[in-house]
Amino acid sequence: MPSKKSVAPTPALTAEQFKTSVVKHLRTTLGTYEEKASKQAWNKALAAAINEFVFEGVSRTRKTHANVGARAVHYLSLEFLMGRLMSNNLQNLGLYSVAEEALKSLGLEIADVLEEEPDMALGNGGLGRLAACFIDSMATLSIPAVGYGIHYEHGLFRQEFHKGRQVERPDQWREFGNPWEICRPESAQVIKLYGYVETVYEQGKLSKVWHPGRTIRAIPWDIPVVGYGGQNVNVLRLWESRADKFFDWDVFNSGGYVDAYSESVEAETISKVLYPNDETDAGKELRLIQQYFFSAASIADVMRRYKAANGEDLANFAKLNAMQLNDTHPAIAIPELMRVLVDEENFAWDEAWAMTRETFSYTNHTLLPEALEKWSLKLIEKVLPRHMEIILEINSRFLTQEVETMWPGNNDIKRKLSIVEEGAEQMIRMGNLSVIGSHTVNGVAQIHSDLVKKDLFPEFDALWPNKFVNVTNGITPRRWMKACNPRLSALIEQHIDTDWPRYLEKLTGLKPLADDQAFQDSFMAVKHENKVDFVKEIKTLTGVDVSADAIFDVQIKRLHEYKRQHLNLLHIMALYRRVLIDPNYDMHPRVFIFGAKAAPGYKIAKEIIFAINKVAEKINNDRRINDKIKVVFLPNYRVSLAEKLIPAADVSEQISLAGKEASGTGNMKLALNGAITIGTMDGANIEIAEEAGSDNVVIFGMEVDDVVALKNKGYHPADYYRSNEELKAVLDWLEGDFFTPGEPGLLAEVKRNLVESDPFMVLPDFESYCEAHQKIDALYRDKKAWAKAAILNTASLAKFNSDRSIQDYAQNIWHVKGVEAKS
Ligand code: Z57
Repeated sequence: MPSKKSVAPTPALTAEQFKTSVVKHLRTTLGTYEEKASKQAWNKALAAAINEFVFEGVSRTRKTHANVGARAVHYLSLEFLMGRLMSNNLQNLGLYSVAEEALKSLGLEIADVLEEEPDMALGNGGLGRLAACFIDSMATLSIPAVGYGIHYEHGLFRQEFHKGRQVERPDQWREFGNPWEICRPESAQVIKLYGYVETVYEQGKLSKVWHPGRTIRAIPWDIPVVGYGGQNVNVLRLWESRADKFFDWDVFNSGGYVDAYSESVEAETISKVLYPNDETDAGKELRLIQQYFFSAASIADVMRRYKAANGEDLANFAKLNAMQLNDTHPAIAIPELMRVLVDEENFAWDEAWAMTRETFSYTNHTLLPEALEKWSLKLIEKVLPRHMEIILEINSRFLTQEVETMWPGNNDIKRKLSIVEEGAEQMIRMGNLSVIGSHTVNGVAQIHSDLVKKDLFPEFDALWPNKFVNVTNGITPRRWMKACNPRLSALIEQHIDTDWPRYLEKLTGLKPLADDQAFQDSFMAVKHENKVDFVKEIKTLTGVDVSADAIFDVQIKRLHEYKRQHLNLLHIMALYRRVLIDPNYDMHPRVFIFGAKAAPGYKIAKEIIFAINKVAEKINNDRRINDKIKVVFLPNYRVSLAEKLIPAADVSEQISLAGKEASGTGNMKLALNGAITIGTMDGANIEIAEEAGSDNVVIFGMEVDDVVALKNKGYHPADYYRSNEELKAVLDWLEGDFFTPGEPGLLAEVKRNLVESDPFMVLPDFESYCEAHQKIDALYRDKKAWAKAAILNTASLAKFNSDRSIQDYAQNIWHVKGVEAKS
């Protein structure tokens, strides 16, 4: 037997003591008592009891980090998709079973109390969830780090289905307060906007003075981020916008109360709502202001902290501060730091520029042109007149010095690399600005990083051969295994050290058990129990009855054409048709499970949701197919629902068109929990196949080279439509009223889109995808082979621990080390 090492401390706290604390908080913090308290009150009392440890940790960590003067990381992101914090904090503090026992003695199930917490959905999808996993890992690795973002009043919309169509409802995560956050008014900042720039000559020196048209206050809310083991607790600092002066007293005194108030409404609009677009540039003025608002507040905050610790001399500023740009969304921070250094701190341009480049690094998350941010030059000039000047200065120095030296007289290259895109309207390319202003640029999986160099920024790569690197994404195994899959965690802990959530390589210790009949049985028994739990969830959410003996085939991610949920749909329709043609069609029963939100303005994405819902309704109510196929589209997919579904998944759908999914992270979560991937050679699927072994994933479809070749040859979807009988039949099926009785043509747009344009090449991959599903079916029926493959997935996924990603960033990009806080 190996030793059972554990990282999570055994707290010097009994369940009895913890119970006393919860009850004390119920009475004194919540103002109620045991006989009367609602579940919600218990939830808050529990949070307050936990916070006694959390906030101690915040202070302890802050003191430690202030004392050592190590380089610190500032992770700038417009999105942090945190989900719920209670179970995670309990797990990371090592208090989960103590809390469970304490609540039991009060007559409460911990699961019911945890359900009362709303998700903190301050993000759209992968990019936002990655930021959340990364701050968990930075805290766990004791890296001095702060996450900076926006304290949105409304996070991502709540999704409902009305007659199969998506309807968006406002998210109200803070309606009843948030026990995890602390307001820090003493660290508020004032942010300038609009106005004009004055050029001033003083003692022979030219300088610029920005006279803002208005100012906004930025108020920080701190959310503790508890590292695993509970020693180190970092913070996520989220900025809320407020009117600079709540009332204009003169207007107020002359009877204009409402006018005085209206200015504050406008200011507070900035942090009102998260933009719900994933991978599309909204291009709206308010969005630019959001980006600037939080970037400027964060830089001012970093400055203030630097000066408090080091005095007014900024010589070591860049040595002590790294800033990571999570996509180009905070790229305006680059000219903002230049403005602060040059205009406010009187640095010479070259020195300021060297410091800026030493500070920033940039993560690219996509190659999709529609996601690459561009702002109209006119708009930036209006909102941030001084920044527009600085951007143009950065650009002109870059083009006339660096580009001219490398490619003398080459105007084509200058046109390509310029921050300014010329055309009917001049546009500012935020990607170019980010590359030019950063010391390092990374992609998020190996293939994506290669394509960033080869296709997106080839000339920049030629100019700076060492600037572009890869850091493959990861997920935190604390939330995505230990907390969400307690049965599997308990099973593996019978065989490996209990510190696996910190040292995920220890999962390789399960490999020798992949062939062991007893372990296979236990592993699949865990999966089955998780499925039985989820069957109830499906019934509650959709009213559909499904069997836990069916294959649970899961596609959960934002709805986007490139992710090809409609490819999944076409295959489901083909299966359905086969069973209608041949009632004895041989297949293991399957439940197809979808979860996805569409951006509210993304028409075809919403049509695809509608089509899946209508096909689902028809199939689920068709007695002829004898329950062989069920289709459920779970409404309001979000982090807390993912935590319930992923442990119950058998099959993981990762079917993007090759070259389009930068990495994917759901693919990692599902494989870690023992689901078999059916996927294309795209993003991190490639690395998952490499780690798990190609026998233990099912790969299909065109690869990047095939996609390029087909595009060059000329892609005509109608050719594929005509030449595959089954494909033609299912596409035609969308046209009549079979799935929308009495209302023909409601799904026709989905067919038209595929046959007439098919921008993500669904049709050419259809046949190969169907064959891949036959392999899944055959493998599942070989119970031993399936169990072995599932176990090998779990045992092989250590690479995708976000701790490993963060170690890569720390070593290769930030040049920082962990600093352990001492109790
Ligand atoms: C987003 O969630 C991602 C990329 C974007 O450009 C935007 Br905007 C939002 C996703 C990628 O699509 C995923 O492939 C990737 O795993 C994730 O970012 C995290 O890197």
